[in-house]
Amino acid sequence: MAGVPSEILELARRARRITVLTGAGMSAESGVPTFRDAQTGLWSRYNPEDLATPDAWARDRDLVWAWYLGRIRGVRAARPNAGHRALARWPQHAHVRIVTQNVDDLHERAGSEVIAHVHGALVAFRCDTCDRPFDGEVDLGSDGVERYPPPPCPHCPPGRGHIRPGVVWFGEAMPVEPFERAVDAVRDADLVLVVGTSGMVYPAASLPDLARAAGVPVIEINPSETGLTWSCTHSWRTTAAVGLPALVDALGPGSGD
Ligand code: BV8
Repeated sequence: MAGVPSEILELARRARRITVLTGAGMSAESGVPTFRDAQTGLWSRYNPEDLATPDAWARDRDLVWAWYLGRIRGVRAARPNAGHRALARWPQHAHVRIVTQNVDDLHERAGSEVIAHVHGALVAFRCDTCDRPFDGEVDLGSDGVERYPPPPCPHCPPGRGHIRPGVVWFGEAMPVEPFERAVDAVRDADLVLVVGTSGMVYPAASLPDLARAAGVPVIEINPSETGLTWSCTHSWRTTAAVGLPALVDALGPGSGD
């Protein structure tokens, strides 16, 4: 198939247990900004230490909540791209497990099952005090408003608990079960694809190393070199929505629709 490096195609053809680790670049072609992309990256617009941390929430909850509402509106308006859809239609003879650092639901909306959201999920709302999940009504606000008060927790005394997004903030411990599932999925794979991550955030960025240590080939799909490139078996300078469909199409029949 045009464009798929032969050594990558060969590894994909032979693989039967594929674990795919995705990062913000996976959703870039859906129009969801990455953290580091100079044009659209959230980190170039917002300092993560000012927003995606417990301290920021304690310091200015309404600003952090407004930032997340904007991201939720953006994800709601986005659609899974051809890369998400390609992973969902990988040939049936291989078992594909997705581990994502992304907090959006685009893999699921493309029809994939995600075995681990290692950094949580935007809309897994919960109380910042009693930790109970919250499935009540959330006003998603509108663009251009810098501060919104988050809903109060219905279980906590008035003024105590506030609803927060179900993401893992910098400096917060990772949820144990999802990360354990991610480690198992990487160790048990016979091929690991790393798609759209700069490999800068730990401990998620250590997952490809676990694969290599277990002798599992790791293929990076990323238009740029990253901190992970040196440890990958192959690095393919392409994008998620171009490379993944080309690869799945090249795998031929049984690739689903
Ligand atoms: C932890 C949810 C310990 C939030 C995210 C001091 C104190 C504590 C911890 C630390 C510390 N110093 C360092 C650390 C560790 C810290 C960390 O790694 N910091 C970094 C900044 C150095 N990690 C943590 O804090 C973690 N917790 O260590 O806990 C602990 C233990 C016990 C008790 C208490 C504490 C928690 C980290 C989780 C942070 N939360 N997300 C939210 O979303 O708001 S991380 C967030 O950023 C994303 O989820 C994602 O994981 C990450 C961004 O990385 P990428 O996904 O790679 O995206 P990026 O923009 O960087 O790169 C995009 C890539 O895509 C690029 O390579 C680009 O080339 C490529 N690309 C672009 N377009 C495309 C493409 N690829 C393909 N196709 C395209 N079209």
